[in-house]
Amino acid sequence: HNKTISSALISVFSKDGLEPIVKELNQLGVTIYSTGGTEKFIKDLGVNVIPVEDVTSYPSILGGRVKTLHPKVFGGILNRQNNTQDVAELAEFSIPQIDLVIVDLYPFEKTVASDSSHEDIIEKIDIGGISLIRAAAKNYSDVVCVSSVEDYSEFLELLKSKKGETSDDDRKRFAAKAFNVSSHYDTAIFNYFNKNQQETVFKISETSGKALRYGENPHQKGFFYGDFDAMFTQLHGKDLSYNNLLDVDAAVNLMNEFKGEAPTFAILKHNNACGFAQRDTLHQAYVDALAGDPVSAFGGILIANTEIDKATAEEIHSLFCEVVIAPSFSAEAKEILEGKKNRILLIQKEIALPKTTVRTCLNGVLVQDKDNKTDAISDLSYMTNNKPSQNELEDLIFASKICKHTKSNTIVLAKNKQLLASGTGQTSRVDALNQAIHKAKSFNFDLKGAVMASDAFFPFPDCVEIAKNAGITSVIQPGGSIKDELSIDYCNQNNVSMVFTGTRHFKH
Ligand code: 93A
Repeated sequence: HNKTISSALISVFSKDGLEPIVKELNQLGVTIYSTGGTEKFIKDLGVNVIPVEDVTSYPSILGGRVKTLHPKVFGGILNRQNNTQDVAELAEFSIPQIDLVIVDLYPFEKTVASDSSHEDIIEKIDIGGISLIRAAAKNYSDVVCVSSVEDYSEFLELLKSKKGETSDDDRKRFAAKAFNVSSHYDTAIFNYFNKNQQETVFKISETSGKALRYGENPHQKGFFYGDFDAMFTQLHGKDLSYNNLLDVDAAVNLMNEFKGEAPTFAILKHNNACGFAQRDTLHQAYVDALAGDPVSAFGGILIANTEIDKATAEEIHSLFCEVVIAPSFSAEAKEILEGKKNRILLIQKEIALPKTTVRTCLNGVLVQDKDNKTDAISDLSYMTNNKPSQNELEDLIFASKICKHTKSNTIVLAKNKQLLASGTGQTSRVDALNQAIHKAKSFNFDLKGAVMASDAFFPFPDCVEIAKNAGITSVIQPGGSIKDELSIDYCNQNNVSMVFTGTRHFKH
């Protein structure tokens, strides 16, 4: 059935395009109620308008957060004109009938897109307007709902062509538009809140972290959240990149295992040691570390457990490397190493490393105690009839400490306190061992008398068999497999010694 509009509530954010509608309504003799800014706009057009406060006998409060949210307003919209009880209640509570609602909501999406503050965005969540829209659309049998500035022209046409009359179909069509507006609006709010949730970690970094050139790759943003200067003094070179920082972290954690020991030098690539040696002089330690894998050392991260002297610096200088870390640099060493503009030189301060690790996982973070167990000869259980020699014992511990800091699955081969090769980040321990053997041979190392370290137990005797055939004479591993006996038996039958540490060192 057709209805004629005789009263309207207008509350719009954008006043654009409202003027012809107001003038048409005025000509049709429609009573207009309105909120603050809209009311002023209508009054300025010279059209009579009743402030909504006059209807509610209540001022707009909380800075405009509550202006139309009132029973007199919603009663006027939601009453059923064919329901005698509703009609009686309108009269009883002096509620004016409202048969047209025009709303243009606070521009939530635009505000999000404009990079406004969180507070400004929240303030743009329209409550009263969306309620007016939902109420008018629900009661479309009696009420016309114009829910967006985009529908003004269609509505104006209707007003003009039908002189304020609307059919059921007209009102239902506008109601459908209204629920489209309200669902879209709430979805935008949901998306904003959900996005915020997902990006919490990132947001923390962005506001308080140090912006890096980029993340792991150039198309990724990156931030460091920590106090780098508390741990290092940077003597020279460019700003550290995301990957540099990860390598520095790997390097200092690895070298931490060799604190206070004889001069030790490590070369890392992609967080794993590719060169490592302990010698009477740092110079020799560097030379023998480099010999472990001179190919991978290119572009590597270097770390020493003692002051870098002139002889060592001269040797390092011919290598292209990203970062050199040491507890100190002699004046001559510093001068030599500063000869390459971008080379980063870091003095590592005497600061204890954190005792906890954190990494993102799914939609949260994983936190754990750091693997702070350093393997020592005193921890070992001797599993075979054949016992390792003192030399082998020292190599076993040396290899096991490197193994702990190499990505799992990993096998480390060492001899005379030199890393011969490792298999890193493999999906099986056999692959890791084969990789290590292949690599050691490719750099002409003789594996006879070398030792093998594994980050975790051997579930089968295949690894010890491959190792023995390559010339390895002693093995260190945590133990703990139900099939430990198979590996031990093989060693006993083949003159290989094996020790257990009792501590697994996975590094995933
Ligand atoms: O803050 S609100 O959610 N509280 C209300 O009660 C309310 N009533 C209408 N925002 C409210 N509105 C919105 O105010 C409308 O959706 C419109 O966007 C705007 C119009 O305000 P003014 O007429 O003062 O410019």
